[in-house]
Amino acid sequence: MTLRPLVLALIVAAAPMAAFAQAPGDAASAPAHRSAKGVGVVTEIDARQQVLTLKHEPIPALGWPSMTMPFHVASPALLMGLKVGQKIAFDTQEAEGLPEITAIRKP
Ligand SMILES: [Cu+2]
Repeated sequence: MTLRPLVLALIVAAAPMAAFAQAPGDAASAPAHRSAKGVGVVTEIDARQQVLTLKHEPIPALGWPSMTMPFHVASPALLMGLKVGQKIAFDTQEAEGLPEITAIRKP
């Protein structure tokens, strides 16, 4: 019996794990999180989770068509005074999980 097939199998099995382990810590080559301005209508407010669901208009800067989707809000204070059905303008930034809303304006 030769060890070569076993060694090759281990290398193949380990390669994806190594790639995964390196990716998150490789800040130098990680793309910057893009930010953009958007306009949308509030469809759901979850103050406890700091999640705001919006039916937003297209956001060309991010390549997004119009859609209804949840955003994380950077601060609970951003949700104060908001109501379902209200139209808002917002600043958003890509994040690891949900995109984050960093500012809200009420036109
Ligand atoms: Cu969207």
